[in-house]
Amino acid sequence: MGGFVGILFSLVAIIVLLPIHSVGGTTRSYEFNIQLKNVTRLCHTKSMVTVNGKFPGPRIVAREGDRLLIKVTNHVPNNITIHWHGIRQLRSGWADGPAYITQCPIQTGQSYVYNYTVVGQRGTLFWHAHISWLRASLYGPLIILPKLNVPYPFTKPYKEVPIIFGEWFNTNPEGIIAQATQTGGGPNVSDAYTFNGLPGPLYNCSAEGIS
Ligand SMILES: *[C@@H]1O[C@H](CO)[C@@H](O)[C@H](O)[C@H]1NC(C)=O
Ligand SMILES: *[C@@H]1O[C@H](CO)[C@@H](O)[C@H](O)[C@H]1NC(C)=O
Ligand SMILES: *[C@@H]1O[C@H](CO)[C@@H](O)[C@H](O)[C@H]1NC(C)=O
Ligand SMILES: *[C@@H]1O[C@H](CO)[C@@H](O)[C@H](O)[C@H]1NC(C)=O
Ligand SMILES: *[C@@H]1O[C@H](CO)[C@@H](O)[C@H](O)[C@H]1NC(C)=O
Ligand SMILES: [Cu+2]
Repeated sequence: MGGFVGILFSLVAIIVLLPIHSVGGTTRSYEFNIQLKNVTRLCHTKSMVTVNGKFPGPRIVAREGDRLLIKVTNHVPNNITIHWHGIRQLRSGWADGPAYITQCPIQTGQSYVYNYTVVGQRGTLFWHAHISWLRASLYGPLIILPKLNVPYPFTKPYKEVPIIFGEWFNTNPEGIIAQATQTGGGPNVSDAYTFNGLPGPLYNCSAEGIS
């Protein structure tokens, strides 16, 4: 095939292929302000390290192929890092989050922008603190939807509700750290298991925090 027809075919090919290559995802920006918040569960109120005063923390929603820019600003005395649990960091290892492994912690009054693209992954993951035992209270869902117009590989659900399992400790983070240090292992047994930060009805004061 030569001459004009060849050029025409090339142009058609370019026009057809262009969108495939240029459809990068969109960029989604989030602001995570690490701040203290008094939270009550199981009849105990304690000051907790939170993101934007929420427990569990805010929901991150992205589509496969999107870039996430999450600006984390630390307003608490603790050093902080955030790990995007299960996200494959491809050429963005410095956005992974483990303190002293891929980054120095974000110190009080400082900010850090986590910048990464979600590639080849779909589903519900979660993010959490990755320094000391702050992950006990500093966590939230990270939802990756399929690309636009790409269906789920199963029947579309009637309703979608992310559920994050967690644990509640009546003690503060320092108490959790002390327990872990004392045993040389993980933290001591928690006081309740939680769904989205709430203990079930078998615990006393379980209705607290429902609003
Ligand atoms: C938490 O409660 C204590 C005691 O009432 C109070 O001094 C403190 O300012 C509160 N902290 C926040 C972040 O609201
Ligand atoms: C916070 O991180 C800095 C830098 O790694 C370190 O020098 C400092 O001791 C840490 N502070 C606390 C309270 O862990
Ligand atoms: C995020 O990373 C990409 C790829 O390295 C870079 O082009 C972009 O400038 C970064 N954005 C910010 C806000 O850091
Ligand atoms: C850890 O839990 C056990 C069992 O409830 C208890 O006996 C022990 O005193 C706890 N340790 C700390 C440091 O709280
Ligand atoms: C609830 O409170 C009652 C009365 O204080 C106590 O006997 C019981 O053990 C508590 N239950 C739980 C699950 O903490
Ligand atoms: Cu993790």
